[in-house]
Amino acid sequence: MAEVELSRQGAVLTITLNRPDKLNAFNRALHKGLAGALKEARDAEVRAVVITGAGRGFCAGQDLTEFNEMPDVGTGLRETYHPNILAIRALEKPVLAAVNGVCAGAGLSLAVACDIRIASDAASFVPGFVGIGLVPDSGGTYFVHRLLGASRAFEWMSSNRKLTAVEAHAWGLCSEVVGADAFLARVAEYAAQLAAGPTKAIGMTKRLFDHADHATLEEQLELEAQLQAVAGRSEDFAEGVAAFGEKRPPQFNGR
Ligand code: T3D
Repeated sequence: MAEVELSRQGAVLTITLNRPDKLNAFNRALHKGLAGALKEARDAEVRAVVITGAGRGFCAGQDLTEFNEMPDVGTGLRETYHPNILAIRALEKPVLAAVNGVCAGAGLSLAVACDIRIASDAASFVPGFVGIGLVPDSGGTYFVHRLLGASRAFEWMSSNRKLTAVEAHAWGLCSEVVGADAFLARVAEYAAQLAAGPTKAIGMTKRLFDHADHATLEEQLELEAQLQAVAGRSEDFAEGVAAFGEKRPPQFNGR
């Protein structure tokens, strides 16, 4: 059984974490499989990526029965979690976390590192780390405080309170909650819509928002100008303007 399964539907690559008996908790093999999948996601033919979990979990974070696989916790994080989190941010295309079930610890960090989260109403969100005496890692502090604000982020991450999908939505942690029966269809629809977009412009929008987190206004204006010059030379921009003039929907090709 592969710890990570890949499937393609047109320009959508779906990455399924596949250790359902352990709620898809991370071990070395899962990290390796995810790293390979994120490499495949760089293929220009892939224009949207979905990350989800097999069975009733999204991901329960570090496999607590396999801690001792790691030389030490810090080294383990640097060797395994960090490259995958950075690879998600480096992908110049949208990455959708389809949170099908419980999402805890570094599984939560993985979800919040993605660009968009939609949740099944069967999903829940659990800080996890504090429950076993650890600090949030794998980007959990970086992304959660941006999504929730420092005060709520600290209160939540230091409480280990389990949030339902509906609560997570109310907090802005996910953008949509879908009934479990309709979840797969909605994920497919959303991903296909993302994949049909002007991928280059969407990818550069992602880069701009990441840059805005640490840039001055002057630096941000400059990067916007540079990337707009690139977007302005794209086939999708030509198509977008032509379609507007011809009063028809654009057919973007991602180039
Ligand atoms: O060294 C380093 O790299 C440090 C990195 C740390 C990163 C981290 O992620 S630290 C945080 C680790 N994660 C957790 O602490 C979460 C532990 N799990 C839970 O708190 C609960 O399982 C959940 C809240 C996620 C779900 O609860 P529930 O009641 O829905 O399910 P359950 O019955 O607890 O779990 C179902 C099975 O999955 C169960 O196995 P069993 O009894 O049926 O054979 C359980 O042991 C297993 N499972 C759940 N989480 C993990 C796990 N097995 C290994 N590792 C897990 N993290």
